[in-house]
Amino acid sequence: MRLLLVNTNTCRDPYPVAPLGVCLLASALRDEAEVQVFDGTFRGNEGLRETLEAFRPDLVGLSVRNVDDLVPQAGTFFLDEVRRTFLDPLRDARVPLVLGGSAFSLFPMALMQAWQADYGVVGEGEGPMRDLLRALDRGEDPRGIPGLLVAGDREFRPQRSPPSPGRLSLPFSEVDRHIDFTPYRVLGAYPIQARRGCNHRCIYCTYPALEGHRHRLRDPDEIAREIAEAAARLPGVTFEFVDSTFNDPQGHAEAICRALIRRGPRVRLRTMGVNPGHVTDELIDLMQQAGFAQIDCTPDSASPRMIRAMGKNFSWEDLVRAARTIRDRGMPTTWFFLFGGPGETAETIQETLDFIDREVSPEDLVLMAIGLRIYPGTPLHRAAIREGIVTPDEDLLAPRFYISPALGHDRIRDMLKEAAAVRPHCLPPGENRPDPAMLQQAIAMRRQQGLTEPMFRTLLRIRRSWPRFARVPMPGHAPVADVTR
Ligand code: B12
Ligand code: SF4
Repeated sequence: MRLLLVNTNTCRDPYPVAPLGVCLLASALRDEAEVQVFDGTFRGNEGLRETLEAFRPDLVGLSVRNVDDLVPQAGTFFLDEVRRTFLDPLRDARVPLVLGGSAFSLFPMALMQAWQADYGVVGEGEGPMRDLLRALDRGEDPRGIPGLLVAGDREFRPQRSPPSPGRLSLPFSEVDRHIDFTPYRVLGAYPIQARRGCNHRCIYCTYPALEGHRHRLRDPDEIAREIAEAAARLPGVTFEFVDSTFNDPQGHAEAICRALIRRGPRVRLRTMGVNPGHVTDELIDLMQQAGFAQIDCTPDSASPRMIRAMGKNFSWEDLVRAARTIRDRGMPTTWFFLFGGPGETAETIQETLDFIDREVSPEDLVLMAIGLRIYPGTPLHRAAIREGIVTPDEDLLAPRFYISPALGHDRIRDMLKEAAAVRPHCLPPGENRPDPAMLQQAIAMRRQQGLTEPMFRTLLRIRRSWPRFARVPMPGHAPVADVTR
């Protein structure tokens, strides 16, 4: 069998992301089929027809990552472009098609029908794709393979839930061997997955549905070996962990850092998904020793009420402790706050702003967003139906957002704009991307001064020098006793 995997994600905001899922599949299916990857990130469908003619695949897998950019009002919807650019030409070429990826997995029934695909895989692709290829090779009916949808199916058998605490065994993605990694090297990072699944229950979140409700962890030594091998092929590259909760369950992130330190050589690392629940001095120290140059921390809110309302797994006290640890240890951090969840009021927004002023270093970046994207089957979805924000029959593929009816979008936007106007390190919704002139200035400044700090710190340095921020005082830092409030 010959399998062509097509990455349809052309989004470059906040930066282009290498197609990790596609490359993992290509590595995992190596023994089942001859596999080739077509990466559309930088070229759209240019060369797709020639690839089809030369490779003559028996099956084409279309990886669909993003539905939309999670921005209410004037947001971007990606699927029409995916359809035009990739699906239509492939349909014209009359090759059997299998759909997969996070966007497809969130809306499988709607997309199977709308896009008239032959097959679809809901959730991770390794197992179902292996079984599908084997069935097709033997001429067997693939119906009933867990996680697989076949054209005309009205339901499917979900993939089995792994045992807890599960182990996750993955091949090395070898991203740079499947695609041309050069442009990602300049703009992005080399992606690494260290675990799958999340056992928390944040009300809006899709990750447990995409990856499972239980943690499955990769062997830390394997991760360190994968990074060392890739670093030897790509000297100087930055590695980025893509786990939704990097430091959860407690102990795994620490073990990864120790494995990286033991193995060496030191590489540059960053991660999203630092959960305020398990941030300790030991964790941050180990991360710094291992080479983490920056992290993303995603509490969503710093209002005690909203932390509970969003179903977070940590308390306000945990969050304050985490912030102090991060700040005291000088770990460059981007903070993410999401405003407008159920029960958000002017007072709860103020509580989050107070936290930012007291606990977040003015050298760190704070990104503010409005509205929670409503996904099918989540507790937020049920709340939105109860409150009449959506009706039960909406498929939610066209983005719908929960925004606290007590305030509404525009009021929250105005409050956040006002807040950001006197806090140079806070970017209000809609300003989460540096303008090109500022980026050029930052690149020049880094070159001239030999700066190795995270790019966001250089950008903030420039932003802080803007005349409108000239007289803004640096916020203070509250005494530790406050944590017991
Ligand atoms: C890490 C991450 C990021 C990082 C990426 C860092 C990096 N270097 O890669 C950052 C923070 C930059 C980011 C940004 C964005 N992200 Co993001 N991100 C994720 C996250 C947590 C993990 C993605 C990942 O790499 N997973 C690991 C790989 C191995 O999994 P995978 O790609 O899904 O592939 C598996 C399966 O899907 C399947 N599969 C994949 N392709 C195919 C193809 C076939 C044929 C088959 C059969 C199977 C298959 O098999 C693979 C292996 O098992 C997901 C949530 C999640 N848990 O999935 C959100 C997620 C993908 N992101 C999302 C979004 C929206 C965005 C942004 C648009 C947000 C924004 N406004 O900026 C941007 C877009 C960036 C871009 N250029 O595309 C959404 C997409 C859904 C939606 N609503 O559109 C998700 C699902 C989160 C959510 N809200 O639910 N993201
Ligand atoms: S901890 Fe993170 S990944 Fe887990 S449910 Fe909450 S938001 Fe989702």
